[in-house]
Amino acid sequence: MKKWLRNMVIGCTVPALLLLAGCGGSGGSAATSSPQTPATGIQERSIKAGIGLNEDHPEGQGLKKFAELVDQKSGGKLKVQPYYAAQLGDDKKMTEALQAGLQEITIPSTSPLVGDIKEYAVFDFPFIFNEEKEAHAVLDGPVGQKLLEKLPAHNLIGLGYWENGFRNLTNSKHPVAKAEDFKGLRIRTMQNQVHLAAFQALGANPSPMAFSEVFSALESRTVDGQENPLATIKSNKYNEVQGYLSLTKHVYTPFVFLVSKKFRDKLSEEERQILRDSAVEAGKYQRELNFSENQKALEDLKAAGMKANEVLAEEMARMQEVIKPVIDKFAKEIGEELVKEMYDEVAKVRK
Ligand code: TK8
Repeated sequence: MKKWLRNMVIGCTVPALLLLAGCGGSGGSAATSSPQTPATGIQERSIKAGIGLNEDHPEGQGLKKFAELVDQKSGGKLKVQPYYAAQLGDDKKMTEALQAGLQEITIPSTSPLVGDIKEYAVFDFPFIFNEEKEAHAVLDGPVGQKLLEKLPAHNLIGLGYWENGFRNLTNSKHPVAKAEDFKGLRIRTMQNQVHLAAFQALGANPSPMAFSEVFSALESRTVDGQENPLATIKSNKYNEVQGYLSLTKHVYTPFVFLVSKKFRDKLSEEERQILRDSAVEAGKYQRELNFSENQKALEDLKAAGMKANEVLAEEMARMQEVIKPVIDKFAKEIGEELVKEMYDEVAKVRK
């Protein structure tokens, strides 16, 4: 017997017939009544769901809501165990754990996924969205869907997009109000090529780093600054180690709701439906909460002593000008058709 086949038999310990359906039946589009799909109904299952942000952050509250919904819809049989604040690791590590079947759910920023799926970089282009609703239209429309369909080839299943949001710069040196102010600033970026190149183009000195290391890097002054939505700056208490908050709103980051494909393949259609519905419902709640929390966080951060400054529209336009070659370069790498589709969707919302 070939080694891989023997491993499969030992690994699956299922009757030979079922092997035809691939290790316990991957289900897929097979009818629920098919004997090749062993899982039916709802079974008792424990589901580990980890995120990088804190429980008090809108993403944490969204995850909590998701766990409640799954509990209700499954009559208490599917038990989601939430882990906050990168307890299970950072976005990249948790995504890998999903791929290996060691963790069931995570909801990372799309940006660190770009190493595996380059097309996700369309969401890293600075200054493409002006408002949340423009981003939502793209994410919930055909472009977002196309990108979700790239996930299964990487052993991941995507159940839609939640919201991280518009990012703003904080630093310990000075207010940033124009392109020149970025010069020489050591800025932590996400592990993402577009972000890296964009900050380099602005003359900053970016260093990509996992989110879980950011606070101590700021505290020890290994870097001067970082950029994240206001709700995160507040929840992670960056105000304690950063004096300046500049409302650059330079890029919008989505969260993508990921399920381990290895885990999903074991589920019955009924169980899959519960996860899908709960992810969408909790996602709506999360986006609303995120919006109001981002509004409120600005006042709280100012009250906590941060010096906040606006960036004039004309200065934003100058920054955009500096970054344009970066966008053009990545648009070619990603595929100009997809990029055009995204811009067309945004234009539709603006009309
Ligand atoms: C949390 C991250 C975070 C992101 C970052 O896991 O890394 O700066 O904005 O929200 O996904």
